Amino acid sequence: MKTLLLTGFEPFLQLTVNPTMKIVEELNGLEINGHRIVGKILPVDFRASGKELLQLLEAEKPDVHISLGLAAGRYKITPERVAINVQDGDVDNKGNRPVDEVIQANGEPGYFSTLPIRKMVEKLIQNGFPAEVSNTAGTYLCNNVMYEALHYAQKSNNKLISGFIHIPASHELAIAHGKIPSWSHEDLKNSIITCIGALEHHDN
Ligand code: PCA
Repeated sequence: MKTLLLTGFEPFLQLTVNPTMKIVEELNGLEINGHRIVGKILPVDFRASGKELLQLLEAEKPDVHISLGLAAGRYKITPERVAINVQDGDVDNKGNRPVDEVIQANGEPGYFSTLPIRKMVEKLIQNGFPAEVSNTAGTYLCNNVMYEALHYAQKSNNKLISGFIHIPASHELAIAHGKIPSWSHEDLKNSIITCIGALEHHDN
């Protein structure tokens, strides 16, 4: 049995619900495709989110790490291809608003996801879920935690398989927000189970 660290984020900006939280809470403790799921919620805080994720990676020593984030306005499930060494953009939940900052002074300009993103997209589509590879995770918290985990894996020569998946809004959030496309919670959750199903299977 392998260990999979699955993270979601708390709500942020004007988005009063973060559908990644409920998915992570419901999948926590389950065994899916030979992986025991350890589910955790990260804060939306440029100073703390990366550190908290690295502490979880050290404590849980997972074989696979997948962080989930809400991409309000996207229509599809989008496994991210790349994280870049930039933090910039909207204010976080603690009032931080970095402009054109690097995440890691000694880090590479970017790191590619080591998740099987193409296989995930193919499997999602086979199962009836609209999906495509995304070529940008932005420069907000989602890119930040994806970058931190891949940087950590490379620096520590860790065999960790790591990456990020953005999901659309849930119906619950779309009702509260008023102007964004949305999916049912069940479809969002099943699409993440489908992505985990695309990982290499391990029986022991
Ligand atoms: N989405 C944001 C941060 C938290 C979340 O769920 C992002 O795309 O950066």
